[in-house]
Amino acid sequence: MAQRHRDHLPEDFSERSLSEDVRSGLTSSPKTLPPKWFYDKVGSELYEEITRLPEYYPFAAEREILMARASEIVAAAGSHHLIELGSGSSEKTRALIDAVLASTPDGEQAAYRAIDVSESALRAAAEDLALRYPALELESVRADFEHGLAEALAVDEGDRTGGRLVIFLGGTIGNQDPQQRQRFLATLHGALEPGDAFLLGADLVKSPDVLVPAYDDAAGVTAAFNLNVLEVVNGRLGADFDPRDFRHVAVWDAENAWIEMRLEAVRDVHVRTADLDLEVDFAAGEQLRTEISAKFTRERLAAEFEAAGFDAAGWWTDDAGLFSVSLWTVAARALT
Ligand code: AVJ
Repeated sequence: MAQRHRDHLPEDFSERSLSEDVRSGLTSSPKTLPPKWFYDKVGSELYEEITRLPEYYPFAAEREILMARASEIVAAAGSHHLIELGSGSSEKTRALIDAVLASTPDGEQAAYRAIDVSESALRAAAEDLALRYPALELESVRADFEHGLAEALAVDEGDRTGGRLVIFLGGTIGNQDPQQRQRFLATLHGALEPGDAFLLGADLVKSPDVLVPAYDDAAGVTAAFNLNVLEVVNGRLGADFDPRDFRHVAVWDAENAWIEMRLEAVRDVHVRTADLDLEVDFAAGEQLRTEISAKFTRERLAAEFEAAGFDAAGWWTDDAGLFSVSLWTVAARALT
């Protein structure tokens, strides 16, 4: 089946946005770094390891839902054109692709478009999917959906066969703060048309006794994952962070309903980032925020989606009620 690849990012996109993020993050107060820089080769491997930890329930819980409910979800969405945001390895998506292929009427073409910033992840996933699914039309788009979402979602009119199902799995929406999320939902709603649907994987609020260990595991894998972002900045921008100067911290912020991961300086630290000609000091005990991972309730998600113009069209959880997969549709726009 035909395969197409589009690239919406300039060659030096990643270098430039990392530089901007590091400069603004390390000079702001409190200091921050966005979580997207965790995922170099080592970081992606550490994240894979996290998904196999006994404490890290979101991965297994979401997979349980998708395995059990894929045909129901695809039937509710009524679409055979899947578009995945932040597709990564596309591994869990296979349950949905199976359901799409099984329900695509004769004479219609099932399609899957992967959107990701990582060229290597897109290529590996496309190769794997092409072998597994000869009947599926595959497209990959390299884009940063925080910036180029509307362009990445655009479809050639000639290609349109029914509604699209845009999927965003893994609980990654939790990495956005409420303002970023509101902007994301507004852009998404603007890019979708009546008949399209959006499928979201979102982690749910629960006891800190379960939440905190999921982000501070006994084996120290999440600590290594968090500290690795310093190596990313060292390797790519010539900084001289010594990871031994920092310790991993995970806290549950009940008011904001999110987990915050931080790196805390264990002594006074001076860091020079050669490529940015930037010198930064950390006082002992000072914390650098590296990730928020927001947790939701059904009511809160419904309120945010409805405010953005979506209608609730489906809600599924794992048996233990830890994680959610929800479906949202775009109502026909009122004639004014
Ligand atoms: C891949 C973004 C969903 O927020 O739970 C895992 C990343 N961070 N452990 C999450 C992560 C710490 C993960 N997401």
